[in-house]
Amino acid sequence: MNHPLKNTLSLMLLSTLSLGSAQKVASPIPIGIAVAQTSNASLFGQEQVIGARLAEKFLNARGGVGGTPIKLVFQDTSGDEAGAINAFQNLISKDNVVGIVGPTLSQQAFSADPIADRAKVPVLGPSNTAKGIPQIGAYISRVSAPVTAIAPNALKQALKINPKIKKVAVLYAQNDAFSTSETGIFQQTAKDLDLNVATVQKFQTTDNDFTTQVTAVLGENVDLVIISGLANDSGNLIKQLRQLGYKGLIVGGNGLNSSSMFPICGQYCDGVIVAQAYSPTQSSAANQLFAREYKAQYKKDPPQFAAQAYTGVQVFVDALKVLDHKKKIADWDLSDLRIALNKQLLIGKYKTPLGDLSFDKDGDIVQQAFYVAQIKMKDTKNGTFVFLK
Ligand code: VAL
Repeated sequence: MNHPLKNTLSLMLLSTLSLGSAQKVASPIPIGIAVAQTSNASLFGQEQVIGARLAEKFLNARGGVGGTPIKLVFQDTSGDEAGAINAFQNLISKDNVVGIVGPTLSQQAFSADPIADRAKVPVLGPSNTAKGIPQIGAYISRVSAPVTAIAPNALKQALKINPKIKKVAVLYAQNDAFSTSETGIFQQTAKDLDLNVATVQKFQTTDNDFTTQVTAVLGENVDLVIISGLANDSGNLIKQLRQLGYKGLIVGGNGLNSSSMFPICGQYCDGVIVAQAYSPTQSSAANQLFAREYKAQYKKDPPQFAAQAYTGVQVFVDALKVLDHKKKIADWDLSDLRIALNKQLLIGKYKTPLGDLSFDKDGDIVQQAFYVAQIKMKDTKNGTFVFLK
């Protein structure tokens, strides 16, 4: 049937559709922050909120994007997949952000990132270190160096401290994507270094009692224990290992890279070796500024999760500045800008608190330097990461 009304109707439909997509970019420019502000993962997320806020304040004080300020829009992801998906959907469809820094956990990224990827909204993972994150899609990149780049450094440092290490025990959270990814690298590196992996023990990130695993480890008489988990579980595991008599070295993974877990293992955190993607002493001008501002406000050195979240916001702003030179951001169509922003951020070079960085073709961070620190506890709650040479 070729009724004239049919053409009118389809024209109306077409114009509604194109009106829908002709959304302009809001001013101030909204950037989404989807991190774990609640749940156990908030031990990392709270540091990320601080880092992102510092970036917002600092970058806006220096003119934002060609005179237009940015505005961070926070959506709490909590610690699970559903929370991350919900936060991403809100940021994409309700808050109309230009891009998203988040989520906190790799476990969440594997569920939420595909949603942003399909909507063509650029995502910068601020702390997702599992293998395969940037490969989720063309719109997914990260400023958090992967387990492959970080984890081996901690083992090499443990051998430097005690060259006699031969027998090791490995423990990991089997319900967490990052932990299973990281333990794979730890186990491979241990073999490459000619260490004997005497036992591999599994646990859950929700576990509180590790008696079974600790008993198995103690039975093997190992010189080194290697743990991949999140903060709460790993902190309790370390505490129980020490309470039940383990005396050797402990290497913790990225989930132990937060002073928020000091109150969990208390004095037993002392001596744990953790590799780092950030050092407060990193000599770049960008880091000196960031570290100074952080210290002035929080009276301690900035942690890795804060530095990475700051970097995520900065990368978006630096890339937006380049696009703003071509056409003022307020004049862009939102969907066009999101696509252009993703392209631009991947080809840029950035001077950040993590040092000079860029991205590879997949969107994985190309970063110059990594570090290893050892926890030094002052009392049962407070301590520091002491950077090792
Ligand atoms: N890096 C981990 C992850 O990718 C945690 C510690 C944030 O899930």
